[in-house]
Amino acid sequence: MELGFIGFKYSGKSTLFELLTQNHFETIRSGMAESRRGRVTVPDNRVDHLSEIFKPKKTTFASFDCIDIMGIPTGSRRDTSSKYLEAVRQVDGLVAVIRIFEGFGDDGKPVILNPVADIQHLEDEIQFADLMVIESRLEKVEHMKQRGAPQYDKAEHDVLSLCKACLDDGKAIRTLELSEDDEKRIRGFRFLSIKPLLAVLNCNEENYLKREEHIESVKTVYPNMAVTAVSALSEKEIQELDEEERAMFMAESGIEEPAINHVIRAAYEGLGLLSFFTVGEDEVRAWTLHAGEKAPDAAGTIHSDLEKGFIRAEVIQYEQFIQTGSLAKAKANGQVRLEGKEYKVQDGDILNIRFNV
Ligand SMILES: Nc1nc2c(ncn2[C@@H]2O[C@H](COP(=O)(O)OP(=O)(O)OP(=O)(O)O)[C@@H](O)[C@H]2O)c(=O)[nH]1
Ligand SMILES: [Mg+2]
Repeated sequence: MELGFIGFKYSGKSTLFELLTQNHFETIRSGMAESRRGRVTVPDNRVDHLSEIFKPKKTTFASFDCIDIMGIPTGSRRDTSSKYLEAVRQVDGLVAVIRIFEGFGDDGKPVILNPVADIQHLEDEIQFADLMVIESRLEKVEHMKQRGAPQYDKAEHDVLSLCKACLDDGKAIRTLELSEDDEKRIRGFRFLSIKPLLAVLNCNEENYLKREEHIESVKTVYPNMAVTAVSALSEKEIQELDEEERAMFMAESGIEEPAINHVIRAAYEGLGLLSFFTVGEDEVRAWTLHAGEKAPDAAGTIHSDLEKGFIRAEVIQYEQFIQTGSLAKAKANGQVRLEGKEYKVQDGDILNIRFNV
């Protein structure tokens, strides 16, 4: 799972990237281009809590990778390089960093703050790229249909037409509710606008206090978009303070918890990810799945042998486990369920896989 930071130049992508990865990253060079890849740990107080209960030798949090992608020049209007689009094509999800702090752009001109227009621009770029791909494919498909070619696939024709209508309407393909089969049909095209996207409004302190208003203004235009706000520069300064100074600064700036935790969780959920847990004396661990994945997928995430030899999963929800306080008691109460191959794993499930190799 890899997430890419996109946005205009000087929107604060690198600041946010360094904050999220806590400066743990590597620089990747390919030709002249340079990008940075780092790992983000997902804060989860359920893991802390389970760890207090089981006192394991090791505690492991969920994590995901992210990439700091080059910015779009502030003056540009749809002339994004293919290098940029190729970088976007490589990642599984997008974090769009949107600037809500005054100052200058890379062209030396004062930046006009307009979050909705900025999001629109980023969306237009990727939607336009998808449209090019679809139009060229549709041309071939329609030609096949006319010729009565045996490779002609009506289902593909239909889903591509649906995607095209969506893009013509100015909407991202991700806003369509496609069936699993249709999703598979178009997977090979590696569309950009089907990737989940989280908009992060990067505010100065003043605008951060008005973040609800800013989020609302985006939601009015994009009702289904995942949106959150952060003040990346303030958060970075906070990360560098000692504890007492930190408490004071946060109170003054109206920041209740490190907003960065919130951004990480929003990214995780926005990407359609969930955590399940395994517990024991050796390790308490959070694992990552895509929403909708089933018990054997969970088993496979832990180890391929567990998926191959999967028999059943013993399942209890985190909340229920905490109320009961012990696995033995939960089992005696009949609270630990036995689930089969079709079970869709839920966020917060504590799993024990029964398997046979
Ligand atoms: N006032 C203010 N300045 C910020 C904030 N976040 C970043 N900056 C400043 O904006 C400038 C650009 O930040 P970067 O994080 O390098 O921006 P970027 O999006 O990575 O830029 P490119 O890599 O050139 O695309 C730096 O001088 C930052 O200190 C913020 O929240 N508030
Ligand atoms: Mg940068």
